[in-house]
Amino acid sequence: MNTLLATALLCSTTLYTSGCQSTQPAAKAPSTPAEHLLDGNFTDWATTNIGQADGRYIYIHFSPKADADTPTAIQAAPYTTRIRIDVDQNPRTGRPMQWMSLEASMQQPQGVDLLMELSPKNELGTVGIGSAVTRYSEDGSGKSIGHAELGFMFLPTFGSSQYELRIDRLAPGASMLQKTGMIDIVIDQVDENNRFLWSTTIILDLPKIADTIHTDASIPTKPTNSVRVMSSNVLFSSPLTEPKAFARVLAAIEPDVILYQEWFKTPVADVQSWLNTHAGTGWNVHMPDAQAGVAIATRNEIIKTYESVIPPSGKGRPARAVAALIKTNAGELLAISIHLKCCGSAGSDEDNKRIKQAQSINGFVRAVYKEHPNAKVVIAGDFNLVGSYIPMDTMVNSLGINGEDLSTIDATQLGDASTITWNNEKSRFSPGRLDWMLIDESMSNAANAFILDTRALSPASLKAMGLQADDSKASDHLPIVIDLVNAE
Ligand SMILES: [Ca+2]
Ligand SMILES: [Ca+2]
Repeated sequence: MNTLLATALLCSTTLYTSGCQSTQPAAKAPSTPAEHLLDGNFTDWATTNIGQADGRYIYIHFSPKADADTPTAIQAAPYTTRIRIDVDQNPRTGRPMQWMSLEASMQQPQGVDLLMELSPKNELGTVGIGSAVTRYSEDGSGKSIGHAELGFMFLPTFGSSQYELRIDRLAPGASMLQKTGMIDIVIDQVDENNRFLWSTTIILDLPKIADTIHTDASIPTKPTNSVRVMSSNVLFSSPLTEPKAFARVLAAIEPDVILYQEWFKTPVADVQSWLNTHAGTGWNVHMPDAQAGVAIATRNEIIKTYESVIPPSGKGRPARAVAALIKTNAGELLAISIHLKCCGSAGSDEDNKRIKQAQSINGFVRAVYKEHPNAKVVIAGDFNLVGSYIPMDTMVNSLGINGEDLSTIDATQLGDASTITWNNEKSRFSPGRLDWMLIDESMSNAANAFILDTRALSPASLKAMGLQADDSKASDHLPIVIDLVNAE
């Protein structure tokens, strides 16, 4: 039986799956991009449990069976989510795996040639965290490769009832996806005892492969009467060891105000001196505690500073939030740089800590905003949203000057249709959206909003901006930049 027919039969019964759907073949021409924005929003999808491919990427949108009112982030879940690709639609090549559930009366093994697992089982046989990617040879022997080898990423990073993922057909380890024609994809979730919880089947028609992995882009021009705000997590004071990469990025972006995280264990005088050495002169830095690593840097006039707006992050660990009121071409700016508690999962101690920190910051901003009702507010930094979305809901809650919630800024990467802000190629965690920027849209709008990852850009674009291809590897986080202007 050919696989298409098998799938059709499987999908004709309700026994097997909650989401068994195949998809329309994608357009053949590689010049027709699929036009999906990898942002963790799903308005770009007509339905769910569906995929699409273009000359560069494979995109999939899926909705696993919801496991709770507060869904679990799938890289820190008590079950494994698997994306199984049978590249040649041949059960005799790759690793044989059951098509759907063990209970299925018709068991069609799938010869899986590429396997991506989220919360994979560890060596002890219990469910772990992060991701694992395995490429199988024809004889079924497997080789572990990293997510970067496939350009594999998905959003959102927090627990959700739906996800969208992307695989880069031009990534270094993705050669088997450069073929044209049909591939079978099964996404399923299994618990620690290999009990099937959910699955869906997607068939995709891969169009001709594109011939370039880099795109042209340029940094937007700063409008008049705007203030350019950049948020940047510098990976444990890495500007000290990689000064040139950070200096090139600053020269290209030309921020007026920088909201920093992770200038860990560097005295404020050294941060200020680093900027004045590598990024022009006249920088002032507000950084009350070098242990906290959060700082605000600007060449504009700082009108007032605030500190310790949130409770300590743990025993002996200082609060990681700092605020300053700054005079800018767009009026007074109340800038807040934050770094919420790392790690954990939905409902974990870490997630509860993030929620408490967000409550404190919300209360602080509410009080300061009342003193400066004409100020524009920006809260930005490393939110570490790897558990629930509750910390964000708590943070934005009715903080606008007219009582509305603050708005999240959907900055996208220059030259790449994604909102990824964190990418550590060597980490077990696949790239994510950890960094966020919030504004009060009753007071201000973002005329431009972008994320910079030099790895995505063409040599000509990099040269025009004075950047080098690996500059973004100097930190695991990418800078987010907005040009803030008066609300219309
Ligand atoms: Ca999307
Ligand atoms: Ca196969």
